[in-house]
Amino acid sequence: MKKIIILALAFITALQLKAQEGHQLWLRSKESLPVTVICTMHSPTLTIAEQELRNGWQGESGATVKLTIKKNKALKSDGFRLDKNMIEATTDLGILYGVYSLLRRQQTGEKMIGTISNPSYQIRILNHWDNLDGTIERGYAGHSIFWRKTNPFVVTLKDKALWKAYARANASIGINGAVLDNVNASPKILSENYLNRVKSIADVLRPYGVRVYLSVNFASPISLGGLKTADPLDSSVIMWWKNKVKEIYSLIPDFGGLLVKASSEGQPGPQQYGRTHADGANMLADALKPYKGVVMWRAFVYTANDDDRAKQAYNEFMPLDGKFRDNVIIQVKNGPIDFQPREPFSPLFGAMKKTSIMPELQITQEYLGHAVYLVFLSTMWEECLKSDTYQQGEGSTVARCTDGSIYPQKYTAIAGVSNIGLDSNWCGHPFAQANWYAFGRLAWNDTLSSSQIADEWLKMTFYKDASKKLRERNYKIDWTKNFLKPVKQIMLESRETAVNFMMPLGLHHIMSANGHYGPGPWWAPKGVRPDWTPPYYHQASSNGIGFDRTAKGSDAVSQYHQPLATEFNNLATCPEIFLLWFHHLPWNYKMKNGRTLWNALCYHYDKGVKQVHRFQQEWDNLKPFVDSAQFKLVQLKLSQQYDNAVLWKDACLLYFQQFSKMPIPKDITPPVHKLKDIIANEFKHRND
Ligand code: BDP
Repeated sequence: MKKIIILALAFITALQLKAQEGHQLWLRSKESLPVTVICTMHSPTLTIAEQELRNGWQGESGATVKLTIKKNKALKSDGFRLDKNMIEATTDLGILYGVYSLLRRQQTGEKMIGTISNPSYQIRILNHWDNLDGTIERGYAGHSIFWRKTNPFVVTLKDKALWKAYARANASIGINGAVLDNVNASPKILSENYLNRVKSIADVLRPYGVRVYLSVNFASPISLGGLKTADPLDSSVIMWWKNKVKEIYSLIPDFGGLLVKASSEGQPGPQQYGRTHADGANMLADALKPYKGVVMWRAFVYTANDDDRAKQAYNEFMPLDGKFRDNVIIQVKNGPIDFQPREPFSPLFGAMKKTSIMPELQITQEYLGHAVYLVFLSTMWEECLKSDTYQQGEGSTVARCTDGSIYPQKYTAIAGVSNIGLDSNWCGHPFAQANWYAFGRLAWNDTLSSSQIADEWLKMTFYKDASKKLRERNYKIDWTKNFLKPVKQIMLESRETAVNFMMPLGLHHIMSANGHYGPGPWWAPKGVRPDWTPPYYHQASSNGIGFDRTAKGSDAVSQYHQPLATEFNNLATCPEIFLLWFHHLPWNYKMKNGRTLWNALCYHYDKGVKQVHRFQQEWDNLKPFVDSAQFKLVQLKLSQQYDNAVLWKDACLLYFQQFSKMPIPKDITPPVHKLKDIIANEFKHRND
């Protein structure tokens, strides 16, 4: 078995090396046509804009395009206006964004003339969970592009070229910030050597408008500064951070700010000193204020107490509403638990009315099949951003509560936990690149549909492959009908498919161990915190399954604004997608379509497996349209996904059947594994 895995891995690596095409992401080089670019101003950013336009122009041959920077009330900062052969913006970066948008439109056929485009969020930022030794927490695409173990402080030309390609990709989709190190931060990041490397990175990223930020360890004044305390109200601690921030800005004048995971999962924080999150965040905010820097303070906090984990962030942060400085932004994960395949939105969105709040999304597929599954996350994020919180009446969506449309936040921001590594295709899975792309596009425009994003990405990424091949082989095939349509459909269905075969009907956190890949509803070793084990979340017994968060249970429902609190609380109105998130129900509970809950679970798991099987068949037909190495890589990954989907289905149905004692319906494929074998071999399918 081990041998097979090693061979399979070697095979994948070989394929990935061959798939050089993937390195160009959605920016594959184009056969450009001649164009004259007129721009009377000069800056490194404008030089890039001019070059990009010349290298990628696919409009009228010999056209003259004018780039104009001038005041325009309709444009927010870095927004732009496109007109016939004209790009107008109020900043250099706005011009660069306008150029990328124009080139994209030339490729996708989207409307151009008279377009005004403004960003939804001011700060559109990637959070890299990169450790200073080069490993990446929850990274599935190789080591860090920023840090490495050997010769950590030497900056090579290769490093710079890679950082430049990274910055360009980000700028092309409007991403303007990057946190370079893990939220579980090492104090060493603030030492002189590392700060010098951060400066080198910032210098490369700057012309593309990508500002750097750092995650910091709250106890740095002790471990790095030699102080006796990290108490945020202690004057020596305050002075230490002031000096440190001054040092950072002397190296990087446009440094963006700090990201902090404090008093969470063992990380140090202000509570150790009897202080609040506001005390901690404000102390750092004061140090950053003179330089216009921000603090992004994470709300991902929970302790091993008796209270429902889903309620804890809300309980801890709501009393602090209005107590934060205006350059503090509270960073809130999309759901109340932890990036699960499906969660309702976090009740903190819209509820904190006097505090800037930013959504944190996870681009890396920690809980969604790592770099193995094809899962287009855009639909999941769209679901969250478009969820109505009702906090200020109907239409108070998560997007509108965080992008400044409803609350006058001084700063608006959105973060995505990056899926980028040293793999030649950056993200491990060719389709994982679409998630990086989708994050940038949604951060720029939080009203975009996933269908449009998938459409754009496919046209940008695959069209050249196909058209060349089709020309060579003289195929009379319609690319849109035979490639774009079916692949887009796969992408749009892919997240629901994963939910079906992993955690349908509101189930959550039932994966195995710490690798967060395969199934593990039974996983609860002695000594592990209950809220880190699946039985805490599914609560399966002979009485039924699901976490009771109704008024009779943990009452998490009451953290939602009406009418949601009532809607989630009542079985008749609770959406079935969240059924077992909010309710504990007997196995024979009758679903809306008349099926028992047990049968409904069985059909969901079976449906998920069948969907993956269909994806495989459809992909097999697409060979003529895709670069051969990419084609094979996706094919291989889909087959691994299929095997894992079967495992999920068998594991969950056989495990839960011990409690339901009900038969698996005859018209679904019976399990091919035995539960005891799956449990005994659990370590093999963890992928960690
Ligand atoms: C969890 C991850 C863990 C992160 C944590 C966080 O398993 O690796 O450190 O989130 O967001 O999902 O801080």
